[in-house]
Amino acid sequence: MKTLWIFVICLALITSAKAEIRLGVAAPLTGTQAKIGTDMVQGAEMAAAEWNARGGIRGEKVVIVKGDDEASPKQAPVVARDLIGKKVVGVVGHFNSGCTIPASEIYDESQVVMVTPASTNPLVTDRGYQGVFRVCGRDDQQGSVGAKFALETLKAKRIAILHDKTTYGQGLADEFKKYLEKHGVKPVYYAGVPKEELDFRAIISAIKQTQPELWYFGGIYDQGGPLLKQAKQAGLTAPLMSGDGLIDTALIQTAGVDAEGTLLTFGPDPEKRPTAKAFLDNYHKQYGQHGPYAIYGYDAANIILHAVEKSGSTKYRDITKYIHNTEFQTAMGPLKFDAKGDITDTYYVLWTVKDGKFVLYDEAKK
Ligand code: ABU
Repeated sequence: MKTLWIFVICLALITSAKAEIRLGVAAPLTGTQAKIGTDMVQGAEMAAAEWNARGGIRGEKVVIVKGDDEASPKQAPVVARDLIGKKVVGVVGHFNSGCTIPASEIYDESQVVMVTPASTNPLVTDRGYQGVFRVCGRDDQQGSVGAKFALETLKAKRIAILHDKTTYGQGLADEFKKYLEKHGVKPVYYAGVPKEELDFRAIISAIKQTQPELWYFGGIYDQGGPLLKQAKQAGLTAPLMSGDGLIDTALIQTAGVDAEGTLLTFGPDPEKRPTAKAFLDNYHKQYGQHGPYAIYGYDAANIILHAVEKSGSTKYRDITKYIHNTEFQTAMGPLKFDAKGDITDTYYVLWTVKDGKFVLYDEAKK
């Protein structure tokens, strides 16, 4: 009789447990890049909340499962395995290319789709994994856009290059350098600095001695802020150019007025996109001002969730096939993927810091 009761209770528990669609979000959630990771999570959480307000997917609630990769290439595969163990249908992430690349090998082995909102190193998609996508551009594109601007608009000839020795930072700096050299300009300085370093005095002194008209940094805002401050203290007056790793308000909070005039490449301004209006209005109501990667986290989440709904399946093969064959109407606009998982219509634009804000370079010049 006792056994029968245990059986009945277990059966009741199993049948009352509602099925849910779990979506992983992997990003740096602690440490100096926690701000940008939190923006990505909030974007994905907003997407999940909207799906749930519409009744979920086939009546199942969408639940976000977070993983903190600590911006560490060693921790990223640990997070990937943890999310896979938690039976996620897909993963939004990671932020750092140096995390996305090793983690994507685990997702591929386990047949879990991933869409990164931010990882721009070419190798993310160049390895040919069918279930690896990104909603941002690539560093061979943004490195060229930055270098072309340096040569043609700024007319710079003496250019110094520094990078943070990471997959992203060095990769981007090398793409920038490649374009310069192809156009006959040899950098006056090229070096790397470890990603954890915050004392740049010796490096800045060496850069200053080369008398650059422009200096370029391949790296992230957590080093960019102190770098800008220390450069101004040392009297390095040439403007700094960088890529999409620098675009966060934390850079301006750290560097203050020393960030003014900094140049960087990033995607188009969502504030100018009618498709982004609903996202921005809702995000501002819920979380306050958006960080630059929140909308990319939102779009990446929606792409996976749409694929789960429209393919009628949670299977890797069905989800990837749907993503490869669909034009998505995202907050950033219509978006399609090529065979490698890169977006087909990408363009980088120049941004700068003016009056304590990131603004489009063309607007700052008006
Ligand atoms: N692309 C912005 C920084 C993230 C990364 O690719 O490592």
